[in-house]
Amino acid sequence: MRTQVCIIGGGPSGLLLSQLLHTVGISSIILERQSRDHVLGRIRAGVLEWGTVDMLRKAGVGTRMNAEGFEHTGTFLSAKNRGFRIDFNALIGKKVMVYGQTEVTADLYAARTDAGATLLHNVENVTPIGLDTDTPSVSFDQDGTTKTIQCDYIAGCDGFHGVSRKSIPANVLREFERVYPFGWLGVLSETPPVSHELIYANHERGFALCSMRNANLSRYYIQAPVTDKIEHWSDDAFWDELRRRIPTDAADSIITGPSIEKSIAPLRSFVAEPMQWGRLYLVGDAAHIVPPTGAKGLNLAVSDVHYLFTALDQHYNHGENGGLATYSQTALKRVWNAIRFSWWFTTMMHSYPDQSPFDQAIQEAELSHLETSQAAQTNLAENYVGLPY
Ligand code: RFL
Ligand code: PHB
Repeated sequence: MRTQVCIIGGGPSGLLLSQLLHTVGISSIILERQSRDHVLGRIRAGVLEWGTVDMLRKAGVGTRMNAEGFEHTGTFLSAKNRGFRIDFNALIGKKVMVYGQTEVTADLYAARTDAGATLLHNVENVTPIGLDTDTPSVSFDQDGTTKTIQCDYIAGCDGFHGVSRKSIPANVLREFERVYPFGWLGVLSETPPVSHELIYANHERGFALCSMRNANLSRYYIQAPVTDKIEHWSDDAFWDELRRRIPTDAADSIITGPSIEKSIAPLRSFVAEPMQWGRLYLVGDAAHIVPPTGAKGLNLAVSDVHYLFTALDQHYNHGENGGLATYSQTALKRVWNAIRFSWWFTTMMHSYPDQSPFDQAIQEAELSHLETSQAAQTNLAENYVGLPY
């Protein structure tokens, strides 16, 4: 088999890159370790920056998002069970779109399938070969046979646990990491969202977040020890703990119901440098991880796709190689901004294991400053809606 760009990983990064390349006549093959149902069963991101919205529209997959997504012009922050609003529109004239990653991925799969893309699922032992040569390839096992794809470039879109990043020699790769001493316990429930916009709550018992997917599907999170087991959290225990942490008016009006999904996610900040080695280009979670507090993970993956897509289009269709040469540098600049923002927002909102009354009071002072200072609000708004590409 031969293609121009071999894409490892059929998550949102790999699918979007493949779809965009298709719109400018560049061929690609996607290799995905899991089944399509498995990929579509993941419940992850909920908030899209406007840059992400524009990219999905450009890729021709915006129809359902335009009809079913919710435009949010602000968000609520809360401290000591009292909320206040940050008005993105009034501050900087921007907004975000609430539309789930599960839906984004489904829309991308539909578009790729309609276009007759080669999308290979359940592949094993994917191995990038000859990355430092002009003739790279990728081998993999499928149905008991080993196959090879010859290509010009390899896009490593295979997430944090993928094979791509590990293919960069150890003496080249530099990794930066912070693991946070807590996780997020998330619940999905078929209930109307408690608020028309998200609520990010600081509380001395720990962080909480009220989010949503649609008018009858809510997504809630509470900070919990990463060592906790789901079995130890009954639905009732979850709702009781959530109510303790969010604004009183929300706690009084929340409609609860059975959870249809419950999981605990660890929180981590991670960056791998460089994001390119030879013919391999890392994209999305393969190169970086942010804690979910800033809602940046999927959005960063999309900005990486933007830079790589633009560079490949320049190369194949305009004979220019500048974008490919500077991809890592360009992408990392935006990555580090999002890493900083997500770290800051996480640090301000969560309770740390050794949190003293002083530490708690400092967080509350910072939130109080945010409630009253337009400068502080503008800083948060600019980063939350997404820095320009
Ligand atoms: P993915 O989604 O991990 O996809 C990688 C794909 O590669 C496959 N794969 C392999 N395929 C072949 N060979 C191998 N050796 C392979 N190894 C792995 C995997 O099966 C998978 O299908 O990475 P991608 O495409 O870079 O996308 C990144 C996003 O998924 C991620 O950043 C976001 O979900 C993060 N995130 C959020 N991001 C936001 O922008 N806004 C949010 O509100 C938000 N909320 C969240 C989140 C992530 C969460 N969790 C659980 C991690 C909330 C949560 C709880
Ligand atoms: C979500 O709806 O899953 C969500 C929203 C905002 C975040 C993280 C997750 O910051």
